[in-house]
Amino acid sequence: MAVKRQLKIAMIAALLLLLLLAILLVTWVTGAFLQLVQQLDAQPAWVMLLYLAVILLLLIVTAAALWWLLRPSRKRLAESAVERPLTREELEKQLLQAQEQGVSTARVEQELKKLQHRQEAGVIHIALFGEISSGKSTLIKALLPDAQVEISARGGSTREINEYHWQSAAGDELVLTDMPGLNEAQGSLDQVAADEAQRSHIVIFVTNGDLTRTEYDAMSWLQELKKPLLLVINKAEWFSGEDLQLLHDSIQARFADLVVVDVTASGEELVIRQLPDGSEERVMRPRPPRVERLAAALQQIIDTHGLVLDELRDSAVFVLAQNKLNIAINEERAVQAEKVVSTYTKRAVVGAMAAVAPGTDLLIQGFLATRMIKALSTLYEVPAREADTDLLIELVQKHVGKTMTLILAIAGNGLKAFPGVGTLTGGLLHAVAYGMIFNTLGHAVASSLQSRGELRPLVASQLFKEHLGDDLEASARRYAKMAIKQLRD
Ligand SMILES: Nc1nc2c(ncn2[C@@H]2O[C@H](COP(=O)(O)OP(=O)(O)OP(=O)(O)O)[C@@H](O)[C@H]2O)c(=O)[nH]1
Ligand SMILES: [Mg+2]
Repeated sequence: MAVKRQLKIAMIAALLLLLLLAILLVTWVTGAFLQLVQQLDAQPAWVMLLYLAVILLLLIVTAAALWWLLRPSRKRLAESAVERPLTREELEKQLLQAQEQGVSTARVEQELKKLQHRQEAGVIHIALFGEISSGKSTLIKALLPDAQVEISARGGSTREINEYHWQSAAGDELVLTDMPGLNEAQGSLDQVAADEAQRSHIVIFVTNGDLTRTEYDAMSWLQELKKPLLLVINKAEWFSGEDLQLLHDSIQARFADLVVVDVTASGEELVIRQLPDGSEERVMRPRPPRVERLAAALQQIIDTHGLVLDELRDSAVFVLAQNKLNIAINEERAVQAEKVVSTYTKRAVVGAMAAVAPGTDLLIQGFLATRMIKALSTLYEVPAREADTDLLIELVQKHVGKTMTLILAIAGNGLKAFPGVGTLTGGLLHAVAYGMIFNTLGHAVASSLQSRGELRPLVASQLFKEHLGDDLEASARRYAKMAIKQLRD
């Protein structure tokens, strides 16, 4: 306690001292300034002008230095660009660039065409998203009693996207999209549903209670789309009023500002009927749906978001199209990478056979490996630093050194499949071995460049080690054939 008090007193004393120093400084500066003004006054006008010019120059230099120090860094600018929604112009630029590189962009163009159709139709699209059997189709049936919707107690009853036109009470033209549930058996339809969620204006997420891990992840992803999202707890009749309130609270605690409504889309209820003879009859009868809250919440979203609904939808579709473009670019790169790998593998085979003295093949291969890594890096638009390339080759050579005897043995076996080659010369054996090594190295580099977006020597060499053993026999036969053809040519 005493220490704290002493510290306080010391701080007050320091403050007072600082204050005193500040007063002294101000008085001194004012005095000096006034003296200067007096002296300058006595001088000819050009001295005063020169003096002012020097002061101005100093101010400009200080401002420039401050700007240079405090300007936003390139990294920060790039980060803020990531935050900005993707525009049509940016996407079209990327699309054009990809087309120039020979990427087939049909799927991206189809996505943009679909968007254009929807923009022209001017209808509000609402997608129902949720796990299988949560009652998405039943909800549509409740909102649109005449709709022919597939409903089944068995999960996975909806296998494709179905659209139902609906006019809201306020007269808005809506399209309700019934989608396959998440986690259906094959899991292949999840992407279909996710794509459609991106294309719609509003997403209704249908759940049956507290969110499962998958539902939570899906909800987090949907929130990132930044479009109106509505969470519907269906089959609400399963819960007491108190439990329902707890459910609302727990969901809202995880997703702030989320609109949550509970509904009953269908179901059966037990009815006890009094018969004239005094006895009771217990029958199950369909429960009337209770979905008014959903209709009201939807109307409110439409009324409050109005004009921005289109904008939000458009930017989500641009992101969807960009993802499709990236997939197409990667597919095209994979094709090109395959060509690069096979070209260099062939050169390695030829190089090993042409080696004039023992060991020269190693030199040729080091040179070729560098060239192949550079070519792959250029393809993936990743700068290949010399140090990384050298380290990767060193790591690979080390591993090859340890396993060469085995690789040569397998190469020898591969050559035996072609009788009549005569004695297995060292050049031929090495040629087959290098074919196998280059093929594996090329694929390891390409796959690490694609997944990491940069050349990581450790990752690539690890991949090389893991895959060198894959399918060695077939690989040996393939390069034996190539080497023999080379020999005969
Ligand atoms: N108790 C009760 N059952 C419901 C309710 N809504 C739907 N169901 C039942 O839930 C089951 C699944 O309903 P569907 O509408 O087919 O569910 P879905 O989400 O479309 O399912 P998938 O298309 O397979 O993804 C059916 O047996 C429905 O009768 C409800 O509010 N209460
Ligand atoms: Mg369904």
